[in-house]
Amino acid sequence: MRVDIVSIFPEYFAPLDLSLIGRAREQGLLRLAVHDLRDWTHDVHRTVDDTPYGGGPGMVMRPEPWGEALDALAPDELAPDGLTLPRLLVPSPAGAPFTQALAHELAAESHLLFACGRYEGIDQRVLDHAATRLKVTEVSLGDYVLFGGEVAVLVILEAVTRLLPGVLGNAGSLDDESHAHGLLEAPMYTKPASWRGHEVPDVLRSGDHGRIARWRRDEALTRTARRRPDMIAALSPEILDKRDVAA
Ligand code: 6GU
Repeated sequence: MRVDIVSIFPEYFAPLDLSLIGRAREQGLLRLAVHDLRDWTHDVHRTVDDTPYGGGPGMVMRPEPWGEALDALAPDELAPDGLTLPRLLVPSPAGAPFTQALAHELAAESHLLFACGRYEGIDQRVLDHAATRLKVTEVSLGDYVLFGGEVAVLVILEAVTRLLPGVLGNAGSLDDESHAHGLLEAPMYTKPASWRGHEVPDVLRSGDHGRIARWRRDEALTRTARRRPDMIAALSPEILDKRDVAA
């Protein structure tokens, strides 16, 4: 997968050299480039923002640098190396919720382009114009406000990269995890069996794989019911077995 990020703070993305994302890059599973929006300005102050039409507090990102950045990174005349047009992702508290389902959808794309807004956001015409030739998705991490899209891109890229083939050593770990089946994950334990007066549940040391699976399923259900009643309400009845319903 190819990923381009445009931001006025390219330094935010230093952590993408580290850990499993860094390794995915070294292995060529992820081809990532970070671009400074100010490289597409032409005035001495490298201006990217201006006051909002209609008034109000804060500043809005001007359309011209964004237009040039998107022209450069998603050209109409595609380069001869067979690149397809990227999907444009715009982090915004006004976007659609970022979910594991969207992470899977993005992991299936060949090229993502992230446009990081700051201040009160990017002039709407940038997105409207881009949408005439690209798939554009505004995406939100949740119901709170960040200074800008940079941290959101780190979150989204981490969720997407770990779904790319070859990135996770043990693909089985994608299976049980929270959100994979619409439930939160059961609690996990490792050695020692007793620690500071707290014991590992006996069932997990019983060696009875049927009982262990049933216990984990019950814990996942009760945890989800307590913490995320919205997720229980959204479960399709077919995925509940008879013993789930009894519990
Ligand atoms: Cl994706 N961006 C910004 N700026 N604020 C947010 C957000 C994104 N998600 C929640 N708050």
